[in-house]
Amino acid sequence: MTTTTPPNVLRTAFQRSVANYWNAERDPVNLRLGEIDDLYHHHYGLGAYDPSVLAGPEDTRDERIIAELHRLETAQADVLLDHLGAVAPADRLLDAGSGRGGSSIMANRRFGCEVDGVSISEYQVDFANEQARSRGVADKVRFHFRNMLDTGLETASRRAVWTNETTMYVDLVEAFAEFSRVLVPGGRYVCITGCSNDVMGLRSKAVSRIDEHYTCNIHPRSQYFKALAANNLVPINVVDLTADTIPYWELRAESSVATGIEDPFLTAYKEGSFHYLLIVADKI
Ligand code: GPP
Ligand code: MG
Repeated sequence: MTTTTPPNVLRTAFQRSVANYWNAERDPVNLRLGEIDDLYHHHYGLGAYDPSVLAGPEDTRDERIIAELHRLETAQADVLLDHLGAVAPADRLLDAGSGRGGSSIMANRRFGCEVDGVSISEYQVDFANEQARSRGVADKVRFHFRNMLDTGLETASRRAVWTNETTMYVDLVEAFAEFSRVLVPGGRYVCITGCSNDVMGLRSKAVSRIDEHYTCNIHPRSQYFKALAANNLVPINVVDLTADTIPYWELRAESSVATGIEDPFLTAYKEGSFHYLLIVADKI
């Protein structure tokens, strides 16, 4: 990879507080799920859960729920990858806000291509690189301590870029400018995000509680499309995944690894103040 090393990865007090959060994060809701098959996700799940996980023997109920939550989170990453379009082994991808690396590892496994992930958490970068090493794919999947607003990647070097629940940490116009810069013409950007519903006016209490919990800034739905249009990214597909993610939150609320943020998510989704959205756009 030809890159220049950006001098300041953490540029603002906000970015430093986000990095501190993720450098310190060791939550069982993420680690216990990841330990199941060494795919560590930092996003939520999609699809119906198997109701038998709640009905079986009491002493193994929690284990079954945790395995099922993990299956739904992996299914979510598969939905994201399904929308990347045709990716060849010679292509290169960018995972913007790569967390502990789960989505990047899955992309390499599916397409055989190179993936670069960037994160402003040095802990996450080290963790994810260790995952790539232990899986023997470190030559193709690399994680960097970089800011997604300034990745240092070559211009027009990426067939696709994705953000899996990370855009609530950045200014959308700045982020999409950088994604547009690194994409090849005709390259694809896929975003899964939680966004507030402009139709309901300003943010609801439940959405504010989610922001507070993660130190993030959830954007209104309208801002995504304005920022895409401003950066030569043309939507080809928009899917409201809200109904498909609610079962994940209902199951998570039943588990020992619930964190307390389950109720705000369920309230926000059900009152209509918040959507779980997939956006696919092509670079022109
Ligand atoms: C974290 O996933 C995801 C975010 C911080 C982004 C917020 C997402 C929205 C859709 C608003 P995680 O797996 O680290 O969270 P948790 O620890 O709660 O499982
Ligand atoms: Mg999680």
